[in-house]
Amino acid sequence: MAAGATTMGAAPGDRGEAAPAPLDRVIPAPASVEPGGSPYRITERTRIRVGDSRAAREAGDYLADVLRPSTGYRLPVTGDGGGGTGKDGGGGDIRLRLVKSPHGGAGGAEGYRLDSGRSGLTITAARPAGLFHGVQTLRQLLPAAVEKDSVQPGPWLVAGGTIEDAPRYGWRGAMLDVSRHFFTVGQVERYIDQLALYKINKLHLHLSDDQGWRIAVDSWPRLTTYGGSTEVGGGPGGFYTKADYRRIVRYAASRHLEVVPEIDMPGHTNAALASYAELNCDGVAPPLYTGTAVGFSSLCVGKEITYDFVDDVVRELAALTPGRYLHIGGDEAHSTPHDDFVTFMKRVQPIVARYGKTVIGWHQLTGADPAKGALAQYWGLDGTGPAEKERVAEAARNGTGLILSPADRAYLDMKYDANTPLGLSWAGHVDVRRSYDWDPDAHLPGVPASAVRGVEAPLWTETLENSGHLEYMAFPRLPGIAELGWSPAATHDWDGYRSRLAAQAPRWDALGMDYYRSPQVPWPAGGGGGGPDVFCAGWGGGGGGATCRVWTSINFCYSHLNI
Ligand code: NGO
Repeated sequence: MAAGATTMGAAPGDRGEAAPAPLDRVIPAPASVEPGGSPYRITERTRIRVGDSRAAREAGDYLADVLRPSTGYRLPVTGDGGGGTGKDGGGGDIRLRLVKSPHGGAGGAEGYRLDSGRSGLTITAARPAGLFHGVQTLRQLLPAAVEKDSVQPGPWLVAGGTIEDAPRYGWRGAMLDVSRHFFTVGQVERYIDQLALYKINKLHLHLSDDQGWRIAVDSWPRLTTYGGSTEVGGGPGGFYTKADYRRIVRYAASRHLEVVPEIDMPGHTNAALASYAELNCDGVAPPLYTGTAVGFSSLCVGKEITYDFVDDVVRELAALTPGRYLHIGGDEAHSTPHDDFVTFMKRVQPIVARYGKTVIGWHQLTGADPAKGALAQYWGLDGTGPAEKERVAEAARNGTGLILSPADRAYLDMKYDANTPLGLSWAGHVDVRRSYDWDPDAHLPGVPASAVRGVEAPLWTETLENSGHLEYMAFPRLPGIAELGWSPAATHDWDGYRSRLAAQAPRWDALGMDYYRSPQVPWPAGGGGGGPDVFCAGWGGGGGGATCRVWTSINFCYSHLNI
C-alpha cells in the first residue's frame, strides 16, 4: 500500500492501551507501508541486536541513546543479531541488520526495510545510512514522549507491519549561513540532530560572506582573526578552528550528513577584502561590514594574487573536507563585470577539481561555463525572468545537475506572513503550504527530470541570532522540504501531510525545540506548543529596540537569551 493512503490502523496493544501510531504517520512519508499484525513492544528485557557489523553497532548505540533516558530500560546493544526478521522469531528484540542483498526495498545507499510484530522489530539495510534512516523512522513510530530526557511511563508500542523505504533524490540538503551571524559548534550540532530526524543528508555551510569569514585558513590567518571578528549588527562574530570544523564534519557524518563547505566568490567577499588589502584592485582594504546589503564586494579578477588566494583556501578546505563537493558561491556578483565573472569561474573551477572536489555554484554559475560534472543550485523565484530560467534549463540539458532551492518555496529565512517577527521578505512570504506544495521535477520548465539531483533548504541568518531563531524559521517548513526530497511524488498530498506534520509537534516540545504554530496546521490541543503567544511590544526582527518576546513552546525571551 502506498504511504499517504489510509491505513487500517494497527491493532491496539494488550491491556487496554491506546493504539500505537499508524505506520504511515512518518515524515518524510515512506515509499511503501504494509500495516498488519500485532504491535511490537519495547520492554525492560529488550536488547538491541546488531550482529558483528561496526556500522550496525553505531546505529544501535545511537538508538539506545535515544531510548534509554525516556524508557529507563537498559537496552543493551549486543552482538547477536543474526537470524530471522522481527516477524518470525526475533525474540522481542530490536535487530539492526546490514545485509549485502536485502529483500524488498532495503537496497540502495539509503533505503531500509522495517518489520514490526509481536516477536520483534527488525530494520534491514544494505548500507549504514539506510539503517540510520530506519532508526529515525522507528523514533517517529514510538510515542513522542520517547524524546524526553527523563523516564516516562510508556507503553512503548510500534504498530505491526512492514515499511519499505528509499529516497526519491540523493540530495536532500539544508544550508546554514554561519557568516551573517556566527553559530557555535554546539549550535550547529543541535541543528544537525534536528535535520537528521527528517533524513536530510547534506549540511551546506555558508562559511564566508561580507560580514564574516568563519573557517581558519593557515596561509591567510587574518581572514579569521580580523575577518571573522564581527557579524551583522556588530556582535563579536567568531570562527571555526580546523579542529572545530573537523568536529562538525565528524558529528554530521555520525548522523549520515555530508558537509558541503561554501566559500562565496567573487562577490560576498568583503570580510576577505577587509583582511588583506592586496586582494583589492585598488590595494586599499575596506572596513569590516556589519550591515545586510548585498552585491557590493568583489575579489579582483585581474590580479594574480587572487588565484593564489583561492588556491590556498580551496586546498586547505578541501583537505579538511571528506565530502565530494566544494561550493564556490557565485551569486549576486553585481560588482564584478560579466566578462570578469566568466574569467574568474574559468580559473577557479579547475582549482576545485585539482584538489579533488566537485564544483557547486549558485545558479549564476550557469551564466559562465559550468565545469563538467558541476552542480548548480537554483534559488530563483516564480517571478525570475524567462531568460534566466532558460539559461539554467539549458545548462541542465547539457549535463549540469541541479539542486533546487527556489527562494519563494525553500528559503527558510523568508517570513511566514506579515506578522513573522524574524526573517526577510524579498522573495515574498512563504507559508507552510507554499514551502511544501511544489514538485522539484516539474519546477523549472525545460529541465529534464534526470538533471534534478534534489532539494535544499537554505537558512540565511541576517536576522537570526540563536538556536531558538533557527528553529522558529526551520520548523515546521524544513520537514516539508525534506519530504519533497525523500518521498515518492505519489505520496504528495497537503491534507495528509499537514496532519502528519501536526503529529510532530509533541516531539519538538519533548526535544525542547521552538517552532512556528502555523494556522495552516491542525496542531494537537494541549502540549507545550498550545499555549498563547505572549508578545512584548517594540521588538523588531532585525534587532534594535528589542525588549522581550515570549514564544509558546519553551518560553524564550528572544531578545536577551542566546542559546
Ligand atoms: C540571497 C543572497 C544571500 C542572502 C539571501 C537572503 C543568495 C543565494 N544570495 O540568496 O546573500 O542572504 O538571499 O534570503
